[in-house]
Amino acid sequence: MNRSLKRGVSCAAALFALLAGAALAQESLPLPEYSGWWLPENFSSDGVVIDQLFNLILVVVVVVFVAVQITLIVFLVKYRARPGGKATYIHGNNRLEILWTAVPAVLLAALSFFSQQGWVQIKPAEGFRNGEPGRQADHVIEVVAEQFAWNVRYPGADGVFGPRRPDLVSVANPIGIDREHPNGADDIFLTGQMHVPMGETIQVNLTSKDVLHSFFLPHSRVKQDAVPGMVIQMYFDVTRAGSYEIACAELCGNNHYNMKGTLTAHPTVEAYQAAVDRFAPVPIAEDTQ
Ligand SMILES: [Cu+2]
Repeated sequence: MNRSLKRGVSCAAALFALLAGAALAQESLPLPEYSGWWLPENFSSDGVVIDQLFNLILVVVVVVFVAVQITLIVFLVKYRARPGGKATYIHGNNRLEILWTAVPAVLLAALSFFSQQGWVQIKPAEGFRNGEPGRQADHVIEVVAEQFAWNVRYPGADGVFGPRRPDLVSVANPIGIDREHPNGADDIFLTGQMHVPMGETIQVNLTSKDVLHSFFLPHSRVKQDAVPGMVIQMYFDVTRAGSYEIACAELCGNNHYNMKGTLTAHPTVEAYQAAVDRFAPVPIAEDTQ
């Protein structure tokens, strides 16, 4: 191994150790509270690892940015044009080439190593964690994005979603629930609001009716694209009862700014169930009486 390569490798190893130290030190740091200019306060169990990663990446980026800017300014001053100065032709510098290839490569590899832990925790994981069971959802909710609203569906008393059909879509039935189908008759439909019980794992089956949207729960550190024609599963929980914002985080048309919803986390499963049941469809038999 030549000298420049050795230096590159040892420099990369030192950076890796620094990153590992920073990641361990983060374990004991308190979470940032919402102060109006920083991240909103986190109210989810997954948010802890996401915030740690965010802070770690921020530290790395700030250190690199400051170092690059200082170098730039020093070089501008030190090597400025002077009377009588001669330009020199240089062919390149292998040592530098190796260094600035190895350092970012090691940084990226280290960051992906640390983010793997969060990924395993957050993402559904059938077969992902070698033999360990994947993440189990306590409640499954369907979210269908459209310009410019969040349509939310609960499976109702039978616990099974009925089919949706495009030909049934109307103003009264925006996502085309088949009410004739035995599984669809009791499905509960809401728009612009979502209810969950505190502390339970929620699975969202996310899709879109028209264009790309992004389902964003800032206080749960969850952001997922909604793609027409695809159903994407995402998981989250809310660790404190209260009301939170649902936002669309992807420019989806001229009313994108208005595509908001409210997520209410109820303190008990009973309170959550009662809140959702208020929207239960009136059975047809009662309706006709
Ligand atoms: Cu949108």
